[in-house]
Amino acid sequence: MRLDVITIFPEYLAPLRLSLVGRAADRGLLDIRVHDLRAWTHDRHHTVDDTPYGGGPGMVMKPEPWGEALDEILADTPVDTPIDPDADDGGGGARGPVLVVPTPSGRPFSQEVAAELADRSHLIFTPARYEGIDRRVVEEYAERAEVRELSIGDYVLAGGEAPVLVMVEAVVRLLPGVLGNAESHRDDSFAAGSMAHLLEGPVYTKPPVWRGREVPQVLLGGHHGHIARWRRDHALRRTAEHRPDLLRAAPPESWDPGDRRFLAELGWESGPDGRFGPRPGAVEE
Ligand code: JD8
Repeated sequence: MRLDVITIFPEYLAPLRLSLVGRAADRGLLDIRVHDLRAWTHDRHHTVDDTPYGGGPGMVMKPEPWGEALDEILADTPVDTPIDPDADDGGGGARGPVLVVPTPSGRPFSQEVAAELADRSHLIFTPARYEGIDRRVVEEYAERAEVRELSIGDYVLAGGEAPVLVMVEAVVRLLPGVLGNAESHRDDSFAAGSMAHLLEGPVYTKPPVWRGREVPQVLLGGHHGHIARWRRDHALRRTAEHRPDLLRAAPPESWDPGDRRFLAELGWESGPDGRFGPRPGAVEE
């Protein structure tokens, strides 16, 4: 996979050389190119911003440097390696690059979006600063590439670089060969269960007693059935407390008889559509 990032703060992307993403790049699974937007300016001050038309606070990123940068990078997009001749792309990978634009007004970035991006061979990220990029840039490149305006969450950041780090890590760990055996096996066996509608429960390691605090006895015994049920109950409790929206959204077939019994203990019951919700009048702690 080829990743291009265009930014006025290339040093902000230094973490892409570290850890999981950096290792994937070192192993040749990724070709990461971080570009300084100011390389595509022509004035002595390397100006990338200007005042907003219509007035208002702050500055807006000028379209010309982005246009020259994107023209050059799009001219150098890789030819996809044919993998599956019956794929949507006809096997030639003719789907082209994806332009990823982090913005608080974008669609939510999610695990599903990460998986869609992981299926593409060329992602171009355009993290902005100030009040964002002149709108005409997205309009122009939507005619020449697939553009995804994405937000990583409902909070205000000062620019798109941190969202790029977040999105790249979520995408890269899904690429074939990136995760070690321990991690990837877990994802195979629990993918549908864990992320979709259940949060993770607590985890423990040695020593068995730390500062007088014991590891739950069930985890020390070897009864795999009891351990699985205990973990599932704690995941259900955690999800009910922190993300009740996930439990409500889960299709009825997500829940086995043990889940249903424990959800009832938590004050949850199934409604007319078979989905679970808090029992009317149930008081949350
Ligand atoms: C890109 C500039 C700052 C944008 C005024 C303060 C994503 N979840 C998210 N929160 N914030 C961003 C984000 C913020 C950005 C830029 C992403 C470029 N800013 C702005 C407009 C209004 N401020 C984000 N993804």
